[in-house]
Amino acid sequence: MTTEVTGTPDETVLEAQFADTIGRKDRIEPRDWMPEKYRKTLVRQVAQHAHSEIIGMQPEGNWISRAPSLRRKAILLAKVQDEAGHGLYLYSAAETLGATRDELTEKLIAGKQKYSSIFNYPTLSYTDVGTIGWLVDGAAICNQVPLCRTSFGPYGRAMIRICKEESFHQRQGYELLMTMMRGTDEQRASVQESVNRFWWPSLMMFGPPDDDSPNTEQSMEWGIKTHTNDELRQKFVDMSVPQAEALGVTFPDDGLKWNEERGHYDFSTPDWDEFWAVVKGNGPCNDQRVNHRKRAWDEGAWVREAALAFAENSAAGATDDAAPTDDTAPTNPATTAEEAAK
Ligand code: BYC
Repeated sequence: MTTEVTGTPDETVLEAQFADTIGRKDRIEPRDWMPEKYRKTLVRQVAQHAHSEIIGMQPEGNWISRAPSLRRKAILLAKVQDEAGHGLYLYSAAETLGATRDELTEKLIAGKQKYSSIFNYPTLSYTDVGTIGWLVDGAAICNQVPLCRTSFGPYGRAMIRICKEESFHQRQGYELLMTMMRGTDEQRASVQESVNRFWWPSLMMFGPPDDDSPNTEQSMEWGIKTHTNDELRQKFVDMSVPQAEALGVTFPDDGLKWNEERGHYDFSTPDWDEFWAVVKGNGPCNDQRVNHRKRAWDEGAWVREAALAFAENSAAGATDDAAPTDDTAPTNPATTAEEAAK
């Protein structure tokens, strides 16, 4: 299915082809015709996802200079760098839909686009690095593995790589907490305290309950989402309880118990008023996160300008140059051998 057809294709034919592609669970690619609302929904979700990765570097990045050992520091640096990479894959996916990274970042800074509520909570101790890895990245994996099969090609392909890295993130968090649980009473208490703070916000990451989720139905029809918010939240609870037992911690929910009939854990209702307050900008760290992002964006302006000027100059230089001859072929034997091997 391509828009590059001669003549003016009938919109109803294009719509039927689009529906057919979705029905076959095939991918929609950037040059394919798509309904404007589908494109807008994707830009909204992919931008929000990209912003979450970039803003999500802050709570943990805050601890890089205070890591308790060289090993922990190397792990945390790698993780935070991965998150920057995830943001870039996702901004690139949004770019294929016609939304530039500059435009999206400006919207984020102006408060016109969202990012995940979870990053508006503070990280009060190094233990939180472990808890974020275990619970926040664990929730992210639950949400993102199904997104590998989302209907828009560039988004789904970005998610495949992101999920591989997220699973390392989750394991490093669990391993950090497990190490602490084998340590002193004080360390065990710190893990439990951190888990108590992050449990409910992690459940809120999946979004509002299905009854209160205006976008789910249409996004499911279009194959952008393949599971509802509540389905994924339940999956996360079911997955996390045995992990908590193995770790030796509890979740702060008296209503958490196995339901034989349903084959799932029952759990209490998260505080949705708190969720909406955080989403609307009134969480503990909203201002701090957005201001920090704005400062980094402003301070990086000269780098973007310099890179652009360099690219323009190089392009102008390349046009002026004579067509390359064999003399201009790479002479570095390593490069030549590598190319020959391809
Ligand atoms: N926080 O109709 P709904 C990470 C908004 S990064 C804030 O259910 P939808 C990581 C929602 O946008 C993880 N806002 O929406 C990084 C909508 O408002 P708008 C980020 C939320 O889109 C670093 C309204 O509420 N993951 O893993 O169908 C370190 C109604 O919601 C939230 C993604 O972004 C929220 N939690 O479903 C560690 C995954 N939830 O936009 C880890 C991709 C909802 O209409 N996104 N809202 O103004 C998704 O899967 C979906 O967008 C959501 C929401 C499930 C989040």
